[in-house]
Amino acid sequence: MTTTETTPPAASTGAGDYDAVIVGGGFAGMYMLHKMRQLGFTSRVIEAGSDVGGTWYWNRYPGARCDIESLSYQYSFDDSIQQEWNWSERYATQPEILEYARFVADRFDLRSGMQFDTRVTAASYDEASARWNVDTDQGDHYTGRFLIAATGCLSVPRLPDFEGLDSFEGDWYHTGDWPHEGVDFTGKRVGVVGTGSSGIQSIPRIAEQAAAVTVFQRTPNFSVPAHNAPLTPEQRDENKQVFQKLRREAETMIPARAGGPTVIPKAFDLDDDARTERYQKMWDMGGVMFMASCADLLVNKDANDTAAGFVREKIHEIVSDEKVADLLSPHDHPLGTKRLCVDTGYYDTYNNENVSLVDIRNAPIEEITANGIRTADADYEFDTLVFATGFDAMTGALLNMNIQGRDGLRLNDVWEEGPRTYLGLQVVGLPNLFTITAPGSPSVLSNMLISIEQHVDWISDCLEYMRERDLGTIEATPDAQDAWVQHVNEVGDSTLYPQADCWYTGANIQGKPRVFMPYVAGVGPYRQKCDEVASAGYEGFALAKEPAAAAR
Ligand code: N01
Repeated sequence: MTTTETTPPAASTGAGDYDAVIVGGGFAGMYMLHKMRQLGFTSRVIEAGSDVGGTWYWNRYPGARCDIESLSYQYSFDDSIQQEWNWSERYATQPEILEYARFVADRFDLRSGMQFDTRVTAASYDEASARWNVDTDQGDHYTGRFLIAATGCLSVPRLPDFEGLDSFEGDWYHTGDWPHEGVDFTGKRVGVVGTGSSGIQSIPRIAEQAAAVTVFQRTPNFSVPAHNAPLTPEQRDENKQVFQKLRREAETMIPARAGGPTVIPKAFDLDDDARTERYQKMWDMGGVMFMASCADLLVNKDANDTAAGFVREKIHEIVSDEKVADLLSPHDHPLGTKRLCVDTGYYDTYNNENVSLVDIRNAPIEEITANGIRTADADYEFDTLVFATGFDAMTGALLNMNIQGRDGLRLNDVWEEGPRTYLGLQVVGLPNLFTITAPGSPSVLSNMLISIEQHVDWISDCLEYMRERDLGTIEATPDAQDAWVQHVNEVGDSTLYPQADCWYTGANIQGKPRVFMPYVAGVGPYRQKCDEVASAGYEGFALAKEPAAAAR
């Protein structure tokens, strides 16, 4: 592998030949580019948006925030970033996170290595040259020894195939592809479809403006309060001192359910009063850490029932209309097996006269009409519709790229029955393609910044290892991939996670194969496995010299 003899990029598009073509300019692609530059590899990022930020570039709906605390949701690879950046709130808003991404892009001059407003339309591996050929919707052609998919897990918004949507005479929006200029709901009658995190965050904000909001709910979700607040200068300063230490601890964390922190009790270690007191304490603290109330909430259904019951009681305490509270109370999945939502005023908003809830589980949406929504038992009129209907998660962006590996092997065929990877980093038959935070890695069940940095570092180390040994190709072996997939499934099946119908399993999309995609053992054990694989000379991967035709 050479790093010096690359075709100079064309001035206008950056199209050309690189050590690595990186797809996606979100947090993963940004750090990957930086790392490639640091190591002296040539690379180019291709990004569909007009700027950096990935998911935070697109998801501009009102109320959009991170559900990981901002003091943790930041890069650690260069300490000066966190030393200089000051988060304003416990949970940062989308505009502030996007500003942070821009700050990092400016700091490391990342935009000069990125091709914006450009979408990859095809990527195929040419065995003779041991290169990936990458085509874009701008008609550009890139080649790269490595193709690195930093395409994100929630980057393909999904609009259900509602009949009649074209006939709707008002405006409609998807939360995952929100207009940059924002939407003014003042005086509008708004229909919102979907009550996942995006719906739960946006509904209270929309209701503050709109004349009336009608929420169409198919499945209620569990939500816990964020208890968001401004960060004080003291909190920020203290975090700057301890951030790197805390991050190193978080990177090796073993979940309590898998024998991690023993200070966390199991649910039935506590008597009823003590358990309720603990749930109340965690509820008052706010955020997804509610799931750490007891160590066994995600492995013991009886334990889970106690926490789920606590949240249902809270919903009934907050929502004054009992029928509405009943409708908002989830019963079809264990608490936390769908991504736990974190809200500001979600349940309270149903006490407002301008907000109403429609159950579409029993009376589904039949069609969108010129004036609104028709369900099995009523017609509703709206000026504006908001679809908070989620994403083709985890696999959607990868499958949209028309990836073809050796001998024309199509990723879409290989994954026809669900994604299969080795460590979430590679797929058999697709040499020199790396995926960042793909199925088979902790990814969406972790702080994404931790998982992104770990994958980028691991891939970078691997590329250096190959360069030092003059190796040209790396590919997961079938045995290693089979064993990993089996392990991921076994660990997943030892928890309650697979019991929920949601995007973790592909169940949110009709016809998508049902596979529990993330690796649930935790970032600590996962990192250890990846490090062991690397230390053993990339065990489970086949590494080879460049084909003669490709050597330069
Ligand atoms: O999407 P979702 P989301 N008819 O798939 C409903 C992350 N995120 O965008 O459950 C009627 O969770 C669907 O109903 P059902 C976070 O990880 C993070 O809200 O399928 N309804 C559901 O209610 C999150 O988990 C933040 O029955 C239909 C909703 O639409 C992930 O993104 C903020 C329907 C979709 O919920 C996805 O969240 C926002 C149909 N045909 C998002 N199809 C942070 O805070 C779908 N629905 C970081």
